[in-house]
Amino acid sequence: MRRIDHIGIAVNSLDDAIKVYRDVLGLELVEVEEVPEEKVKVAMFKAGDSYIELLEPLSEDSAIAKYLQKRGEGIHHIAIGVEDVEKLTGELKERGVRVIYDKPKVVSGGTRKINFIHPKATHGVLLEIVERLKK
Ligand code: CMX
Repeated sequence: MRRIDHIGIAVNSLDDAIKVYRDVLGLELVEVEEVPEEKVKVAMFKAGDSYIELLEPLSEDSAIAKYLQKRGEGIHHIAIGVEDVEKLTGELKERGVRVIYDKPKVVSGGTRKINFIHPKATHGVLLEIVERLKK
């Protein structure tokens, strides 16, 4: 695990939240995209060497919709940048750590490979592990 890649924040309205993070706080908006594999629409802001990711649910059965219903807006996950998410997934499983996907998912047009570690395994924080892939 190399660095904090991003912090994911669940929001009700991406448009409203972008106005705050970009226009009021002055963060640089890098991209807005839909990630259908995860049923979310996200906005990525640069924050030094890391990013802040705002997440809006694309449907009622999205993990973000469930989180918003249960807990309201706020920090949803912390993403750690890793070299090889497939290898790490295997190692974590061997150590008995509860990972969410048996095999990592490739998302964002083939630019990222991700998995998650269940918050019950990490003292209450949903951890994403993310490998940035070259296009
Ligand atoms: N952070 C911390 N704790 C969380 C949590 C979160 N984001 N989401 C759920 N929990 C807690 C719940 O509060 C609950 O705790 P208690 O039992 O003490 O009440 C426990 O985890 C289980 O919650 P649950 O409601 O039964 O489980 P869910 O069906 O909500 O699933 C999770 C939770 C993490 C397994 C599910 O959200 C998941 O698979 N997440 C991975 C995928 C994902 O989050 N995708 C969206 C982001 C995509 C992206 O970044 O691109």
